Amino acid sequence: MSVFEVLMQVKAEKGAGYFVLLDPDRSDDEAVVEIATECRDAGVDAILVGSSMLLSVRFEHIIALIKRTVDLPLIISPGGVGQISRHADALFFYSLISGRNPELLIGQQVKAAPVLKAYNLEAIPTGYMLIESGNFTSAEYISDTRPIPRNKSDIAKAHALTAEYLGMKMVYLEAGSGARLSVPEEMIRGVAEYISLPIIVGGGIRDPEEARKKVQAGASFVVTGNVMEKSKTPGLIRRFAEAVHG
Ligand code: 1GP
Repeated sequence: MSVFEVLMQVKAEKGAGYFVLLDPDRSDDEAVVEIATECRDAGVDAILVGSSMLLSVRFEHIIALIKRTVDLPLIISPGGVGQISRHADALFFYSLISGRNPELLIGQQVKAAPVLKAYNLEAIPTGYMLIESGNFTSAEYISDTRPIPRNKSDIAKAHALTAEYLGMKMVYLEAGSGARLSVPEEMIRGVAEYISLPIIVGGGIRDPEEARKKVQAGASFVVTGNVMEKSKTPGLIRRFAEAVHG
């Protein structure tokens, strides 16, 4: 079964899936092993690894470490062509469709595609949409694109439908890591009612209740990153997983 098929099975059986994102720059080995183990025990559906800008050279090492530690789907959430590893199970093959930067719409993808094929790494074509989040995020700065205004659901819907008509398999509504405000439920609901692709929602989600609201609005998958690295609250990952799975 492909990773995409596994994700669709999660959605069908649990209603929605929960992903934890690990940023190689922000986690030392001990923390990675601890979080990955907790993810497995808490019922997380996949671990994502990636960053909008990678400062360290630990990417490959972290992927291999997670793979050795747990048997969960390991999906790369790449910020660029430098973030590919043959040890991962799949890679979200993003195109930053909310922006008009050709390098992130098609340039990086053309450089990455032959590498993915050589590694036999599953690519999951995903329309990546940055949504205004109340602060200037790394994703905005590094991508040199402007996010979709958070009160303009119609613009988000048009972009998401374009992803569907272009043949992508998922869309990602992304407020950006550490966003002050997460993607509004009204926008998620509008997009979910308008398209038939599964929707990933992430960025700035800080508590399980907020994650649940994203699912109730129509998110098929919820991503958290920062909150795991910053909060050492015992059982937090499990509470997120339970909230997403309902
Ligand atoms: C970023 O959506 C993810 O790509 C996670 O964001 O770190 O704010 O949870 P946070």
